[in-house]
Amino acid sequence: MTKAICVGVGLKSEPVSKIKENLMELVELVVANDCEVVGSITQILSQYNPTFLIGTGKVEEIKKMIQDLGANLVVIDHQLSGGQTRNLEKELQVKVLDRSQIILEIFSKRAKTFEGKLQVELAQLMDQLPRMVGAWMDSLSRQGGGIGTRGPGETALEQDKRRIRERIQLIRKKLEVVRKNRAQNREMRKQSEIVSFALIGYTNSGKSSLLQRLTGKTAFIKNQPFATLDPMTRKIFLGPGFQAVVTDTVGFIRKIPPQLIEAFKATLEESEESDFLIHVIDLSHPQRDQHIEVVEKIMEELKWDHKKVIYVYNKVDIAPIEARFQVKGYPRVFVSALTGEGIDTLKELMKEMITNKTVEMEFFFALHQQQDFFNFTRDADLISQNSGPTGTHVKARIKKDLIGRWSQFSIQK
Ligand SMILES: Nc1nc2c(ncn2[C@@H]2O[C@H](COP(=O)(O)OP(=O)(O)OP(=O)(O)O)[C@@H](O)[C@H]2O)c(=O)[nH]1
Ligand SMILES: [Mg+2]
Repeated sequence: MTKAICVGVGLKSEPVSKIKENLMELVELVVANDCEVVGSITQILSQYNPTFLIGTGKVEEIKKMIQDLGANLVVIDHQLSGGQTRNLEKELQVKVLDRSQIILEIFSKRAKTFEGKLQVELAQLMDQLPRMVGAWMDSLSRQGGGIGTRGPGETALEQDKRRIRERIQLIRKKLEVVRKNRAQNREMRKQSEIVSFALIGYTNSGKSSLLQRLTGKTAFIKNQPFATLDPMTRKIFLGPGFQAVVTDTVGFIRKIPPQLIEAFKATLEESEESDFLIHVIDLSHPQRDQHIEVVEKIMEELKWDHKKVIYVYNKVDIAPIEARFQVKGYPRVFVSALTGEGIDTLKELMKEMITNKTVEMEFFFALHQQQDFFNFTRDADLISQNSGPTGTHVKARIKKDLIGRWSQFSIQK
């Protein structure tokens, strides 16, 4: 079995507690990647060392740990450049990986479907490309050349890089087909007025467990990061007249490799295109606030922050009672996907969201219909309004059950 040493790294400007929490999480990730963690060490620097990322003194310390503990892998909790990885490997004489590479390895072990495998491969290739630049610079400097010199290594490297780029192109093309299929399915759901909810949240918060509890369909549940990679959409029964589906998808984590986000575009679009988000939070986790922060930051980056969210605090069965009074976000509900507690309340909330769902539409009120327009403003949220010589043209959000009342004024697009 691989025996790993985990190295926490951070700058003096960062809170020490954060560096430690990140390191604890890295240990979990390394264990999830089927390695044994035999030791860990932290370094706090005033600035990163371009050669090794960490200081030379720390490199010596790690070297000693490797010998004492019989380790054969070192994992650094920070992005390494290709050059830094090679310098560290040369110095330490064992394999060196960074946090992104560990996450990508877990993903590649978990990927089961054709789409999942392609997405992981794409992320890995995109991660590899910039690291290769360093290798080339290195090989040049070893040959005594410099930047801009054409060394014999250059052509081989350029060839490798081209091959990778071609493979990336090919995978993108294949994934485009997957994306189109997904988009078509969503369009069909939209036309049949099926409302969609997407479960999102930190990895291991209980999204798949909640899908299973809500829909009664078996999901893959495991106490490990990134058990779920591929999205799964299931029908949920909320009562007569409520047609809805719930999608479970890949979870998020601190310092998620940006290549993964990009490669998982087709998967993430399922959440992006859903009507509502259900943000699942592990209430029992001591770092739940940081988890929420990480998820919300990714939501912002993905431009999901305008979407309506239900905050679902899960695992109430094992969370300390006082945790319930230290939460944020609204509307919120406390549940246990394991025992079923609070699930009815969540379902009621989902029904309420469906009932109150608004659609964006355009309307026109002629000059003689200004009284109607006045009444309309009480039923709808105006987005924009343009008055002209013949009347008023408005764009507004209106509840679905009120569309009938105003349909004579609506403009079909
Ligand atoms: N005690 C308790 N455990 C729960 C609850 N919900 C989920 N779990 C456990 O939490 C672990 C993770 O659950 P999953 O449903 O796989 O979590 P996930 O969010 O889908 O995780 P990933 O797919 O890996 O991102 C499993 O061991 C579950 O049994 C709950 O309400 N209470
Ligand atoms: Mg899951």
